[in-house]
Amino acid sequence: MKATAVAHPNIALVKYWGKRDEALILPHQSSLSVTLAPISVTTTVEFGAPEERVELNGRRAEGGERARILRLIDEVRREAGSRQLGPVAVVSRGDFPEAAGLASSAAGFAALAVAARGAAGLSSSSRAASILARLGSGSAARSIQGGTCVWHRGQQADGSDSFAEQVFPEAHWPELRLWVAIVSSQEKKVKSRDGMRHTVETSPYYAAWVKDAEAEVPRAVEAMQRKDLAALGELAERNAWRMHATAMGAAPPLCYLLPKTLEIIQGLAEARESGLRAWFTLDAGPNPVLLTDASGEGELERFLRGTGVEKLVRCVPGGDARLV
Ligand code: 2P0
Repeated sequence: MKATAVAHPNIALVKYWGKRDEALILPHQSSLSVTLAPISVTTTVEFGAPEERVELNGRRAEGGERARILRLIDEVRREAGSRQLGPVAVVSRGDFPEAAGLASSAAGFAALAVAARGAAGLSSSSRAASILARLGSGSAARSIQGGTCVWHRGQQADGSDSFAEQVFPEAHWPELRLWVAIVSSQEKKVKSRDGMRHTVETSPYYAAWVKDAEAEVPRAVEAMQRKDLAALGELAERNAWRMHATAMGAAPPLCYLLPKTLEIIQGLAEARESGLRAWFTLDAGPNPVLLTDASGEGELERFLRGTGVEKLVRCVPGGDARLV
């Protein structure tokens, strides 16, 4: 009753920002993301362990972090029914800095969901794994499958139709490149979970955000289908701006950008006028992720090195979360 799984993080090009159900982690709108390789999280789950233990990156998980992990394990115990699985040992390790703003929680909960289902002998259904991963962290629902995934918001109150599904495998557009520009590796002051709740509760722009983001998902799928980098890049940029504008409209306002963030994204717009084919997206933090393809990568790297960022992480579309 032991299994190990590997999962990659993902970057949303149409963001998830706000829950309609806090307990079940059900979003107000659908979102779309690309799974990122080579960075990953590896998680081992063992049922019937000598004692209940949760270890993350070499240290014992405590408090809320441990509770979120055990909640997911409890869900697996419930699904396993009358079979007694016994105490659990969870050991998880990521190969990228948590502070990179790359939401290690997405890869972490995806790897946990796949490993826990495997260790308990449950089916390898990606829909079930996505729903399970979602209970740990919303964005983790989108790290169960590789390539491009859409997390359908769903309609059901129990969350049974709120899961992510692959729309294109990683082989559809292997030339796609995503560079994470680390401007600051300090932990952000307002975590995504709190920031999105605050935005839902106080931003007058929130309803417009939901309507617009939902409508952007099929347009993003279409741009992906055509491998139209400019269309996808423009869409990703406006969606990121709209998410941040909604958050900035909250009371008190929420701003995740640092001066360096703005310097990079304004410099990028200027560099595009001289032919650079790259666009940005920005999660709930200061580190932009730059989107280009293999032919634009060299020029993008030169541009980024010129901005004096702390660190760069080069990514390509990644594969499914999988048992190893
Ligand atoms: C996303 N983010 O779509 C958005 C864009 C951040 C900005 O999903 O509360 O860690 O655990 O569901 O998934 C980060 O939030 O939040 C996130 P919870 P999560 O990738």
